[in-house]
Amino acid sequence: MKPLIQKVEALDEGHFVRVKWADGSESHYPCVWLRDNCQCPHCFLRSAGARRLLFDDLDVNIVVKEVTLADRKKIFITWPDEHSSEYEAEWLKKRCFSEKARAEMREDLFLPEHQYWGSDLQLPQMSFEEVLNNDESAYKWLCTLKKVGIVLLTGAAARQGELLKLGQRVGFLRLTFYGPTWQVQDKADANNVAYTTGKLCFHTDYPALQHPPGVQFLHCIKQTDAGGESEVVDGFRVCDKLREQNPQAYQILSSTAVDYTDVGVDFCEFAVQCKQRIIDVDARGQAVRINYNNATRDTVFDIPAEKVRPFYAALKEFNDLLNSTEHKFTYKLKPGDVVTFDNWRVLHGRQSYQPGTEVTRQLEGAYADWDVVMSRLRLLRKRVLSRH
Ligand code: OGA
Ligand code: NM2
Ligand code: ZN
Ligand code: ZN
Repeated sequence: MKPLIQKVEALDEGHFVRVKWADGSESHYPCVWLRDNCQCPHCFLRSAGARRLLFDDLDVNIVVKEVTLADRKKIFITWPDEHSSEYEAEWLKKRCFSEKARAEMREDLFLPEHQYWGSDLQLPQMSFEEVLNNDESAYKWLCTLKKVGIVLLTGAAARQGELLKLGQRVGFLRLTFYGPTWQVQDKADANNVAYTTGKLCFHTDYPALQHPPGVQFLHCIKQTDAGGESEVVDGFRVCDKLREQNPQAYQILSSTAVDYTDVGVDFCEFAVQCKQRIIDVDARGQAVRINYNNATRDTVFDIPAEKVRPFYAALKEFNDLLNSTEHKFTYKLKPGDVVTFDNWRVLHGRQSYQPGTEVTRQLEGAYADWDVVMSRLRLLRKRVLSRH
């Protein structure tokens, strides 16, 4: 149902416009914002969906000269310099500044809701082929990936190249120094601990990069009989728990800049260095990204000596919580499985397995950025919803 306007008037000496809606509710729009967002072809480039108006040319103290209502569906504003603007009711309603309207828009744009899990996780599973071929399945895949943080896709072929298809499905993969996709298997003179048969403790991939990959895909091509099990844990849930149980440890991990390093050669030569807080938080102190790989944490540690032991104590608290049976979920990938997960939220690990003369276990891995994945999610939603 399209919103209708009952009445419109200027308030506060022309600094605000009040819109009274047909349902009796009201919205207040600051005039500087209205002028800034004039939709006329002079001020807005329709083809790009972008503002043409230069900030230099915006009077931040502007007031309306006149505001009128047309047909209950549109308002017209004349500005002091005689420039005129028109705004559709529906357009205005979506951009209402009330707490509730903004929360709805935020929800719509970013899907910020998280569903926490622990050892009781019901690992969401979908068909790899369906996700590739059916828009509704792909939409569901990405919504679940955002909300739960992990989805297992089953039924891919047990050979290299399947992740390129998944990359095409979202848009494109994230290239790193390990190549467009990479083979997790035991390698001589391994350039990364992942390329050995050793156990990998809970980690997020690539905190050595300033912008670590948001999403990770691991495709099982070959699985060993004994060992090689996978483990995952909901990092955001564990962070909440740590904050509650040990605020001091949380404070240390969310404020200490840890040095990460990755030096070697793979796709090309690299010498990567980065400082990351292990728990990145938003303005309210909520975890928004975990940056933790014990293997690439640098020997260089750029903090005062007296802060070192308290840091280790805090990290131990976090590590213990990650590993508690209440929090971690264990499973074993089978050839043809592709696990897709939020690398900013979910920490993953694997059990060790026996080395052999030939490769007994092989995963192909790849990364994607959340910007790309969320973009695809929004496009799929538009397509799927417009069909119903
Ligand atoms: C990795 C990794 C998991 C596995 O390569 O970073 O976490 O099961 N691999 O081998
Ligand atoms: N690999 C799997 O942070 C890391 O080094 C994670 C990355 C080698 C691409 C491993
Ligand atoms: Zn204009
Ligand atoms: Zn990893």
